[in-house]
Amino acid sequence: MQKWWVDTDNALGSGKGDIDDAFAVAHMMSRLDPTSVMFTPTCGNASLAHALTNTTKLNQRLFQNRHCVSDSPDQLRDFAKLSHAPDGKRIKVLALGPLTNIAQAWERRTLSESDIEEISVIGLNSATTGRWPPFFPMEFNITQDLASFRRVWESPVPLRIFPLNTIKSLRFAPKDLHRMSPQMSKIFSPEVRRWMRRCTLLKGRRWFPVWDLCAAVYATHPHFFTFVKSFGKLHANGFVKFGDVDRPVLLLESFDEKAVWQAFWERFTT
Ligand SMILES: [Ca+2]
Repeated sequence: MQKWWVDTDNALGSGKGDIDDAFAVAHMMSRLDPTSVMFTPTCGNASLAHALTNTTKLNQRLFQNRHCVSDSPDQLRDFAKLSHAPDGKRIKVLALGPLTNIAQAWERRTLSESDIEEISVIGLNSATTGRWPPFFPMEFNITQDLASFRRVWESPVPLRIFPLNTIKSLRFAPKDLHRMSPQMSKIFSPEVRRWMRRCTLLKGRRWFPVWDLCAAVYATHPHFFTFVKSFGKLHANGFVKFGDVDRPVLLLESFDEKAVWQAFWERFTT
């Protein structure tokens, strides 16, 4: 059985910050056996403390506390060790925020590079004329902790990149509020409405991209996604130019939006 380490800066419950992580976390919790996944908090869209509280609450209120949500390095170490047995499969990482925890796990020897089979990274842009992240192209997870991203980038661990220009087409629209089950709606609706108000104010539209959900559905339904083998070169300011040689990456080219949403709603609609 494949094991997943989900590292999240979940801001659903914080009163500020992007709430896309919560959709991804809920999807993973609804689809994976509790023995095959571990959730850790990271600082990004939410503080470390908030990311832990928000993810713990989601686990309690929607999943009867079935899953392991923890910031304990010892628990992560145990999870990684167990993941080698009995089928010898290493863990895959779903990095929903800045890559701080992965770099720290290697630095502190909680995990080694060889414990990890691949890392899904949400960020970067495969079609832009901009060279100045985080503003152009828009960027967050990479530049928020560039040192950690560089550590991961320079490692031999395979990287699966979900570039923002490709995944931005996965959108949550006001009509989707009515699709939520009552239980989900109780937890999500107030925060979804908060994020919609912000989108209206800043961008003049209510829908918002659910970036992280895209990578979460890849974990459970990989056949909806098409990747190409590419290369990327990391520049000093965090800009990655694809096509230039620095290291190989797997780059998301396209995905079936309708199928991705369907896979999500199967577990959460009335
Ligand atoms: Ca995130």
